[in-house]
Amino acid sequence: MLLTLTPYKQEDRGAVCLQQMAGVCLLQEKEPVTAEMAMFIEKLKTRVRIGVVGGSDLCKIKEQLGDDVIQKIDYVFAENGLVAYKNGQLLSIQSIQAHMGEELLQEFINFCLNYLSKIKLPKKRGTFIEFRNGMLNVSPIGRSCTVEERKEFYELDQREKIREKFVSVLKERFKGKGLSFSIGGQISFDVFPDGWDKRYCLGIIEKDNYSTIHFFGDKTKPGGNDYEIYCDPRTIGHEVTCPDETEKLCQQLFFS
Ligand code: M1P
Repeated sequence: MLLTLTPYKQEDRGAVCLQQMAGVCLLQEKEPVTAEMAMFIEKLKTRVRIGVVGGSDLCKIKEQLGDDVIQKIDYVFAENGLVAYKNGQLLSIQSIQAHMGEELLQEFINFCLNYLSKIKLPKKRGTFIEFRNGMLNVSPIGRSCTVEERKEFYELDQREKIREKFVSVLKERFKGKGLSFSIGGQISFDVFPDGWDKRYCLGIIEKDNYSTIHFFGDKTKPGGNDYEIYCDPRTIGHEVTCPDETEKLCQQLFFS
């Protein structure tokens, strides 16, 4: 996700715009940022303040936007903002284990491992549950799959709804336990406490008193990981499908 804050003048904090980073709004899935998009980000910075908000952890955001992403971009919200950086400095960090407690956490992990052990897929690799600071990321094929295997799984999942079915079982089994689920990428889904979706970063920005927030995302339908922030009354939501569309809209909004 990309967050841009306009105008750039310190004394006049006018508008904020949020765009998706790890999906297709600034980047193609799991591909590094293109030279063209990098130039576009630099151009935007002359007009607006910029940030990114993604479901991925900082490591994956760096893989896509570069090792110096926290220096280059005003706000970086990894894990939906549960790990937040501003002006190159760590601002805040959340802990899922402290929030959920070990009992529920283990019950959840054990249930997932059991469910996963019963699914037969054309391919399975490693790292089926990734433990992050503010969320768990669950992947039926396993996060250590190759880019090619990732694409294959995604196509299979589009047809067979493997993740959707898994999430609906989890929703039923853990009803009332305060857990939210979102399917944002290609091979996995995120699990986090209620309210710790992408709206979480808006609470952090609130302190900086921006009057308008624009959000650009592609997973804006119910169940997608952009849905809540896209619909939030604190943002002006824009649904986009590719980096070019994001660029075009930003051109219209900030350069015409
Ligand atoms: O930002 C979207 C998602 O990107 C990754 O998903 P996947 O590996 O399934 O394509 C993950 O980092 C996920 O947490 C994140 O929400």
